[in-house]
Amino acid sequence: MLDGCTSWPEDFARRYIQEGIWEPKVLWDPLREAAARYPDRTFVADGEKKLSYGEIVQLSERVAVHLLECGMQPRDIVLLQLPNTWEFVVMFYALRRVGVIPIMCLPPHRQTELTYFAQLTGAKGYVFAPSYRGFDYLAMAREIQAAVPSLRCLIAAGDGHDTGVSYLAPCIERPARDPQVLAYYRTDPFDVALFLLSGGTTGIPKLIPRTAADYLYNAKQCVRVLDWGPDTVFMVVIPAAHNFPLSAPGMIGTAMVGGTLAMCPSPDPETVFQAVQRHKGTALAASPALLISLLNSPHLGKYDLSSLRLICVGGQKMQPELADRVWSTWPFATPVQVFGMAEGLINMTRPDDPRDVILHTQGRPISPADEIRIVGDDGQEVARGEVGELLTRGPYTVRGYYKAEEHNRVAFTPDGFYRTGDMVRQDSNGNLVVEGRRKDMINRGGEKISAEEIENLVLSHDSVHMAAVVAMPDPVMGERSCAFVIPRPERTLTLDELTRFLIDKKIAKFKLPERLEVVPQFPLTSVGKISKKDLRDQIAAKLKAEGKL
Ligand code: OOB
Repeated sequence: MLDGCTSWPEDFARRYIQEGIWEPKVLWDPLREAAARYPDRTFVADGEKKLSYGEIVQLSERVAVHLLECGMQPRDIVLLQLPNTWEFVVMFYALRRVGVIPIMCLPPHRQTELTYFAQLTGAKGYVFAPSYRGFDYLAMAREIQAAVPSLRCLIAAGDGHDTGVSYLAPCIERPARDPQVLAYYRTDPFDVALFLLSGGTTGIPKLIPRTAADYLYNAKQCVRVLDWGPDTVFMVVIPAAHNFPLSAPGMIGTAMVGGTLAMCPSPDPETVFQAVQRHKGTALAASPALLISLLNSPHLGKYDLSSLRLICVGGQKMQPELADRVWSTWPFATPVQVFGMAEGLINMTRPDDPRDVILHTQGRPISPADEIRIVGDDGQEVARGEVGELLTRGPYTVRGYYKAEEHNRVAFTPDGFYRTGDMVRQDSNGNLVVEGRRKDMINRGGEKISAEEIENLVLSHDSVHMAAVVAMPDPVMGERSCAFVIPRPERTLTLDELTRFLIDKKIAKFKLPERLEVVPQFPLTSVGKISKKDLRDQIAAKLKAEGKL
């Protein structure tokens, strides 16, 4: 495996291969096979535009040749940051066609995060949309490039004439000069194929290396559980770079069954409803927060959504009341609870599970090869039904973060189980129920925020003596983040000042605290650490008293 990544031990790898779990296939293969079988079937629908399997292969190969012309080599790493458009699909497959490894960045990521990823990996390229939602990504690209000498290639979606930037439009309009060159490129199924981003519990975001064999298995098991087929039309609404819409079963799974991806440029309810109606979407992947915004939308009744069969919900816990509301609003569709993580393990309720299981549990692992343990503080397994931390190991759960040896020693057990930080219990049928978490992060509508990452930035403000960032409950987002600050003597701080200060730090906006509590001191635990539990209780009580819950 690529330097900086942890391989599965040889005996595990051998077993996964012998049992046919890991197949010698690469991410390009399902696309290629589908294109050979039904070249004219639509793979990607994006607004008016429809691209068949044959066309996606052709366009991806043109871009792949262009990548080689730009000097890209197999195992080079690039930042991939595109909105949910057909270009995302073409770029992703183009990179994989020649073995270039994308880092799956989200559109809200900004210079600080991207520069860090690029420096850590020695990334050679950055693929972006020049402007999206009013933000100038081209200007940011130049700044990142100035800070990271390895970043030679800037590749932008669309068309334009900027020095040092190669645009996608011209290179897909003309046939590649030398398409035969691609015949020499065949990547290793057991090496890293892409990097996902971890929600993160430490000050520094982590990169998660996923191999083709593990990722294909991930998607294949999800396809099997949900019984996807060629008539599946999957709605890509949450950012496509998330693991959920990418391979649970997502884009990769759609390609496996010869289905269609319907790209939705925005999670705005009316845009989503229009897209479902237009493309006759059959499956949707959503966070509970997104679902609430859809259900609360005044446009809800105006569109025909009766093509929907599966509403997959994950990223944060779905309350039974919400699942119930989904069911009664769209009786033709079945809700599926998806409790997954970019590190690997995916749990799902099954579409034919009893209603009670679908309403009240987060499902069970998608593979019989997933190993799970639920342990107490002493590291020993708890009795069935008791709450403990979920640990997991398996054929698609990574054995380590990229170049993070020290953190890996804490995040994984010596025998290779990943400590999820999620507190769960398991019912008598093996279904998991998420009861809380012990990791220090905020889950804002499914987007994860590392408390430590933001605390470090808040602490660098002149007026701040001490800082603690905690989750506060929110009826729509589930959680939002609240910063508690003890100011330096004679200083004060307002939320506006803090927000401006953090925006200047060039980080994703969803990470900004949405409330500031200036306090004289923090509650402490019995061992003298800041008691975040008390802070969470404090802010929850205050919100309640203010009538905001
Ligand atoms: C998905 O992946 P990540 O990596 O953004 O976040 C993983 C974490 C989990 O450890 C858990 O804390 C939380 O998100 N989570 C849930 C949940 N799904 C994820 N907590 C409660 N209930 C759920 N259903 O979020 C992700 C990856 C693949 C598929 C779906 C979600």
